[in-house]
Amino acid sequence: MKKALITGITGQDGSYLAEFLLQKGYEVHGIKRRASSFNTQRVDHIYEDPHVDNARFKLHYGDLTDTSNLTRILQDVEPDEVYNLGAQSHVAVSFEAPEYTADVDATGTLRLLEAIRFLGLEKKTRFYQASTSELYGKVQEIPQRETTPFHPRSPYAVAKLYAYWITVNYREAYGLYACNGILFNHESPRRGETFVTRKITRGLANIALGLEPCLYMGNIDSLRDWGHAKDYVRMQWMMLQQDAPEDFVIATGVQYSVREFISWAAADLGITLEFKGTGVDEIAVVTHIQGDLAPALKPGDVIVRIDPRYFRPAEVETLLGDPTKAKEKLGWVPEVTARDMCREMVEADHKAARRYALLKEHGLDLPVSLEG
Ligand code: NDP
Ligand code: GDR
Repeated sequence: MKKALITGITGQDGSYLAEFLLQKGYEVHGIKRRASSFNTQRVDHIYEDPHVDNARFKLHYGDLTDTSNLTRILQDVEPDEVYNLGAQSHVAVSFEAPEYTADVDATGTLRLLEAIRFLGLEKKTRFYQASTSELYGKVQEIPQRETTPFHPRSPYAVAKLYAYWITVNYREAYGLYACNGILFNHESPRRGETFVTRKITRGLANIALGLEPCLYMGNIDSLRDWGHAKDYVRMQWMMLQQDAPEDFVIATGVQYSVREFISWAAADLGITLEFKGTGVDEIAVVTHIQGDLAPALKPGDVIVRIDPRYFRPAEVETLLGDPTKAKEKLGWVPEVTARDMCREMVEADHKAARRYALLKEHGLDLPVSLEG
């Protein structure tokens, strides 16, 4: 039985990858951080009681900032594959916490690679690094492919640039099977609530049911190449099954604006929106409502406004990936379009909002998560 170790197992990708690897028959080990409240919601459904025989899903306390902890876990598990998905992954937050972001995202990657080498596992253990389209930043070529030069635009992207190159370096210097997946934005109903797609689907679902008054957004002109996380974790595994390690761009090859994503999510709730004004004065007004998913709204309601607080000190305006290499060499094609993914996310968030609304109607305390 193959063994995998996933850092960031409690995150969006980690949870889908763990499901995927369990289905493939792997023993899956994950590193979770100690937190003052539960942080394993995304993997609770695959948790196995460690007291039963043959449990194939195991969690270890750890942190990418802790060298001895990472070394000990690697020594205990001796994994065939390591997926380094753990990161301070929010671009805007990285401007607030640049040093911590560098420690986790850059040095954390080095710590793992060095632990593999120190333990003499470099011939056994294959290594996947969660690299990012944010490396392209101020884009030098459209669309972006494996050979496009990098120009990172945030402390997050700069930290990930170090992680990218140290992964290449350990491959070249020590013969480690190590690869970078340069993944463009990918989303799902499990996406963190403060990333733009989930903020929109969750926010509009809450507004439709009267749980929130308005959605405050940053730069809605921004263009992204959005795929579905389930498609992208499949590719992470495929990259570690080749004869030789290589880096791949993973993207859909289609881009949309944040404004378009807002219109889609509204449409999935039966709401037609009109955008009026420009810059920080831009608003989105409800012009028409169809169906019964948005009982709290009426035509004329303003449900989206711009708040400059969400602008970034340096923005990545446009990203569009070219996944030709992944298609030709690995036969990978994304199965879910951004439009269908938006529908799936709206459905999940509307369902959750209906539950909250029902609780509220009956005078029950709202779950803390709605306050976020
Ligand atoms: P999430 O933010 O959903 O998950 C991040 C994971 O990292 C969580 O499990 C988090 O733990 C963990 N983590 C954070 N800090 C530490 C730390 N100090 N030590 C150990 N673990 C830590 O990210 P995604 O699942 O969306 O992304 C996975 C990876 O892929 C990340 O590295 C991200 O930067 C990268 N990436 C993501 C893309 C995307 O569009 N989703 C695109 C390209 C790259 P906790 O749950 O406790 O917070
Ligand atoms: P990104 O994702 O920065 O691309 O990083 P995010 O969803 O945060 O932003 C995408 C674009 O939307 C604009 N935007 C807003 N973003 C947020 N979060 N909140 C807002 O209110 C808002 N309004 C407009 C942003 O300015 C940006 O242009 C994600 C993360 O998953 C990274 O870890 C990963 O590496 C990259 O995708 C690829």
